[in-house]
Amino acid sequence: MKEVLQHFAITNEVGEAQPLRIGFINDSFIVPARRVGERSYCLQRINHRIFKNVDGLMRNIQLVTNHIREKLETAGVSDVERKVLQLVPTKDGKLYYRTEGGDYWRLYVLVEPATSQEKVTPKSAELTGEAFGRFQRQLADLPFDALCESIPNFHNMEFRLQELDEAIERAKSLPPSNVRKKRLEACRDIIAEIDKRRDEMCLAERLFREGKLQKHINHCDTKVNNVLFDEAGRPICIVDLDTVMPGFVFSDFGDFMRTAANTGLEDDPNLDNIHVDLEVFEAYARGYLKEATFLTDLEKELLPYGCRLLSYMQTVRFFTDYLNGDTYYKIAYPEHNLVRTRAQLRLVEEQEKAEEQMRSIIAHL
Ligand code: GN1
Ligand code: MG
Repeated sequence: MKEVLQHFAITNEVGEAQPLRIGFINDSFIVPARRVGERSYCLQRINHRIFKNVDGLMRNIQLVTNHIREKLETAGVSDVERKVLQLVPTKDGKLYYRTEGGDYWRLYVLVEPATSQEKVTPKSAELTGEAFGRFQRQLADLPFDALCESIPNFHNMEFRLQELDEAIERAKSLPPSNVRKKRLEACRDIIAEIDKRRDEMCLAERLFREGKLQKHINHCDTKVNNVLFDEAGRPICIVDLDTVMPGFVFSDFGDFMRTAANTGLEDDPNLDNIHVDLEVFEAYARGYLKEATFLTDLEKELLPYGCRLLSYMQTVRFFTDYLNGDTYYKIAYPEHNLVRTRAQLRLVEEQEKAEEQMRSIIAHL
């Protein structure tokens, strides 16, 4: 780790890197300052099996963080260093360092003091809605194609279903003793539930092709734990910018609701815990709509749909990974991806039941 760090343009003395167990994709480490009051850092190994275009991804992050920083500075906002992530370049001016073994490393200034949460309250949800609404608005003047898709087709539902179909075909062709084949056989009920909703869930792609829906720059992983909160419990900074890319606005709205407006956990083994938390839904929507002033009527109308869509997409993604033999998401136990799949599918069903209520809340706001 020391070897890696010495390639970055750090000016203060730092201590040993310590692993930070967060996220399913990259490996993160805290690099603490030696002296109080100096900068600490967050060092990350980018998972280049998943993010194949590291150059494009890092350019996206630089573009977005610079754009937001400029806006904050122009507006005379205080404490800008904690409000937007800041990359530390390498000594030769690059955005990442590539080791001889082919690993990619990048370094951020650590945002501190700050905490992250797995659950929000209605109060913190409203403030977080404002934060993500502002994030989208700050980026709304960038042409959507100024950024690349750091993972091609990342939130494209048609593509995700195609990946699932391929996983099913591959599992089918395996011998009966193969664990993936057994998984497939045991999960016919899940496939039927997914199939029932295919058409409906590909609506956004159809509307886009028909020229009725546009793309904006989105965060594309608006989970609660990708927001840092300050000492007073206010969101200060949005992190995990790897997936910032063009997409539909309700990707971000829906992904937040998927994780926060759920009374259960993303991987709750007890499906009875899972319901839509309408109080959190309303609070987040209120904050979001206050800031997201650029939305069209159609985009507003589709917000409740976006919630279902993102839970459905996550169901498909977890299930695909399960059938592929758990190659994408880090798992904590063998059937983890199946438990995640069932929990997300239950959330879809709960969101379907709550659709009318969600619509009337949005209309009211
Ligand atoms: C992944 O690593 P993490 O937790 O930030 C995933 C998201 C999923 C999420 C599911 C690049 O995010 O898309 O929604 O897990 N990120 C990537 O919790 O695939
Ligand atoms: Mg994350």
